[in-house]
Amino acid sequence: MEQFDLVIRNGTVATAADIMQCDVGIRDGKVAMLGCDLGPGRTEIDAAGKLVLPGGVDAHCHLDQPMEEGLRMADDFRSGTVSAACGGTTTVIPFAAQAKGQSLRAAVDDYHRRAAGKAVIDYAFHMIVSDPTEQVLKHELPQLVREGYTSFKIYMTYDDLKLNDRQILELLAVARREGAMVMVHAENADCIGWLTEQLEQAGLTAPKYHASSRPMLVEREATHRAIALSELVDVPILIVHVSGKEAIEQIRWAHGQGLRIYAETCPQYLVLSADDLDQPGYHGAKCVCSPPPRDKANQQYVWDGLASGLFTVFSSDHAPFRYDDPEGKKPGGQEVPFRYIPNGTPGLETRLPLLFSEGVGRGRIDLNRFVALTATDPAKMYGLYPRKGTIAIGSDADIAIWDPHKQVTIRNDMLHHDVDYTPYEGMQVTGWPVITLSRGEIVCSDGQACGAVGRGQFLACGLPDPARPRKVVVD
Ligand code: DUC
Ligand code: ZN
Ligand code: ZN
Repeated sequence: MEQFDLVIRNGTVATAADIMQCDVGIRDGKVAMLGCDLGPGRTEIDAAGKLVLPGGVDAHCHLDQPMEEGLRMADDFRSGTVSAACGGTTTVIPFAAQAKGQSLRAAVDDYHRRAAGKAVIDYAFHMIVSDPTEQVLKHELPQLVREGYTSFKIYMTYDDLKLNDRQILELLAVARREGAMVMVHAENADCIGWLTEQLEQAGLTAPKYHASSRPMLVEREATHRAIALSELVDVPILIVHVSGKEAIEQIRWAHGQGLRIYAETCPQYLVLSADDLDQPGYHGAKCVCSPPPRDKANQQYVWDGLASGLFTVFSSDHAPFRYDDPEGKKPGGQEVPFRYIPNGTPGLETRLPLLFSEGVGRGRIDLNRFVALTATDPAKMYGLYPRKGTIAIGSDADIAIWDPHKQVTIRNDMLHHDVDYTPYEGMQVTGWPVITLSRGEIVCSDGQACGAVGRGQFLACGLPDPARPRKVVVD
């Protein structure tokens, strides 16, 4: 019997479906065997008292995305993937963003150059389509989908990114033909623009007014419109970063109609609230993101949606801007009116511990659902399953070994991102990943990053699960 490269012994293995007391034998970077009393490995890890879970798939994060003049994302593919790995994530899917006037192909090529030689875990790309020219719709997008870029995000707000309904319909039609997944940022741009002007005229420009400029109805209306457009074209979509009740009600209504509307939410909508934008001085800028965090009642709605299956995907929406930085939350070194604060919160490394502690630890979701939301279902949604997102024979040995009892007080200085703050500073969590394996190699151990920079591989995605033929083909 051939020896394993690595055996993880005595742990509790959990997938989206099962919980098993078994060993995991790993050979050539893949799971080779699951069973009791497996033969020897060249290396062995004793996981007694630990959980052995699929490494997380963070299917919505922003790394080294080109920004407008004067702004810069703090994390590139090195710091971002190191941080992800130390938080138990083994696959990231950031965005190759098309600027207006740029070809989509050029955006993808540029993003490959940014990623090359830097990642410590595997990565795929979504695209952001901001300029759906005829060339993009007829040639570039279909070809890129066939090459493994099988999902793209569209925006209903932000002046440099937003699309009108006609453009959205054209893109949805391409997605339907090619089997791609469309992720929708659903907020009504004109409502936000009008409200922002009203607030500015009244002199209300502190960070907390960011939340006033984007009340829930702004998200509710756009969510409903996105659902209607998807219904018209008869193609599934995924609404990203859903923040609370009114958007959830639209999605629940769509499900009642039998429409294939998928939904994602993020940690900031579970544990932050609009009050966090109202910190003394300018500190509320740290929590400026869109949609904004809401209130306790909305947090509860999001928890209910996670438990009930309304949400399919739980992502970080890591958007890293340093606080005390003229290229970050203080553009040009100034404390600026909220409209100029770059949107986004960091969260690659804290995504899984927060959901584990607040969700599994407090009995709001069970362990299988935790795995489904954070690894298996995002892998299916974006065409990476079963290579990623599960522990099964033949899958990549992307595994996070968790100490479910480890008590951690989150401090920014223990995190591995290049952001100078975390919105979760001082929060106590129970449960943390203590070893992270990517294709069978240890990339983080007890908070020490140890993966070789550049070892991460680009993943061409298959078609998203909702678009795949239902028949199993055996050859
Ligand atoms: N909102 C986005 O749409 N993207 C990045 C971060 C944010 O807050
Ligand atoms: Zn967005
Ligand atoms: Zn985002």
